[in-house]
Amino acid sequence: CERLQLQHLSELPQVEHINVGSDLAEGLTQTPKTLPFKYLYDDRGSELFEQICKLQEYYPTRTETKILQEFAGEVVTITGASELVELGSGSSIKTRILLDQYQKLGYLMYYLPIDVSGGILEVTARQLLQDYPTLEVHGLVGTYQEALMKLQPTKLPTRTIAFLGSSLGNMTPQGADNLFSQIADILQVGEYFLLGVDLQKPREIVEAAYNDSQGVTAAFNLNILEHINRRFDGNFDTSQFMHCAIYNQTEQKIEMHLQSLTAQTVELNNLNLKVNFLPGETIRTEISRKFDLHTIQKDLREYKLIPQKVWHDEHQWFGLILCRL
Ligand code: AVJ
Repeated sequence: CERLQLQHLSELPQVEHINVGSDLAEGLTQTPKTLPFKYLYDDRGSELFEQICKLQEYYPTRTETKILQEFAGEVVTITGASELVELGSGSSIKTRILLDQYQKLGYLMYYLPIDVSGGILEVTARQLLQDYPTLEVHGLVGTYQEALMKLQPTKLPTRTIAFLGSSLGNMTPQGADNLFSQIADILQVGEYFLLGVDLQKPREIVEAAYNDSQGVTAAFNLNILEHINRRFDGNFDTSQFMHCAIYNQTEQKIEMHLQSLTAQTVELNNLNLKVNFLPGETIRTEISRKFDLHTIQKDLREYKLIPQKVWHDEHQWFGLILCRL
C-alpha cells in the first residue's frame, strides 16, 4: 500500500550498531543500578502500557485525553495544514483526536509516528489507513534521537512535532534539554512543538498511579527483564525481583525500581556481563518527573520553543503546551 511506509531505523546500515547494549552494561555496573527506560517497550511492554492507560488509578491518559477532546480544534486551527510527527506514538489513540480535527478542516495530512516498538507501530499504522482514507503514514521504528535525525524535509506547509503522554518525564533534565535542542534544530521558524506534561500533585495520587491494585504496572516493570533476557541472552529470574515505585518529593519524580529479593548473580551472555545483587538491592528502571507549568515553559523558551498557548484540566493535573519556533 502506497500510503504506508515503515522504516526500521535499527536495520539501516547507516545507523551504528557497535554500541548496542553498552548503555545497558553501563547502567548495570554502576551504583545504584539503572536500566535505560526504552527497554520497557518491547511489543509486550507496549501492550502492558496500553492496559495501564485504562486503569482507574492511572490518571494521566484520561486527563490528557479530556484536554485534547476539548482543545484539539484550537491546536489544529493554530498549526494549520500540518505534517504531524509524533515521538513515542504507541497505539496513537490520543493522536486520533488531533487527526479527526485536521480531517474536519479538510487538511491534507501526513503522519509520521515514531516508536521503538515496531509491532505496535505496524498494527496501528494499518488501522489508521483504514480509518483515515486521505492520510499518509510514514512510521519510523527507532529511538527519538535516531528518528529525528532521519526526518526528511517537510512536504506540507508546516510541521508539528508532538510529544504527548508526559514521556518527557522519563528523561533527566539534561536529556530533556538535549531533546529540545534537537527539536529546535529540526523545526523551521514558524513550525510547532506540542508537548504534554504531567503536573505536580499530592504524592498519594502519583504513587497510586504507579502501584495499581491489579498489578499491571508491576508486570510492565518486570517485563523489562524478560525483554533484556531475550535481546542479550540473559537469565534474569523475574520471580526473584519485586516492583516498587516511590515518589521522590524533593525532585518531584516517581521512581520505578525492581528490588532483588535475594543475593543473586545474573548473566547477560551477549554482553559478557555478570551482575551481582545484594538482597534488597534495586535497579531503577524509570523516572517519571512531574512538572511545574511555569518552569517547563521557561525551559522551552531557552531553546526558542515559544509557548503560544497552554491548556490544562480543571485540577491542573496535566498540561498541554503548544510552542512555535
Ligand atoms: C509513558 C512515560 C508517560 O511515566 O507515566 C506508566 C510510563 N510507567 N506507568 C509514565 C509508565 C509506569 C509513562 N509514560
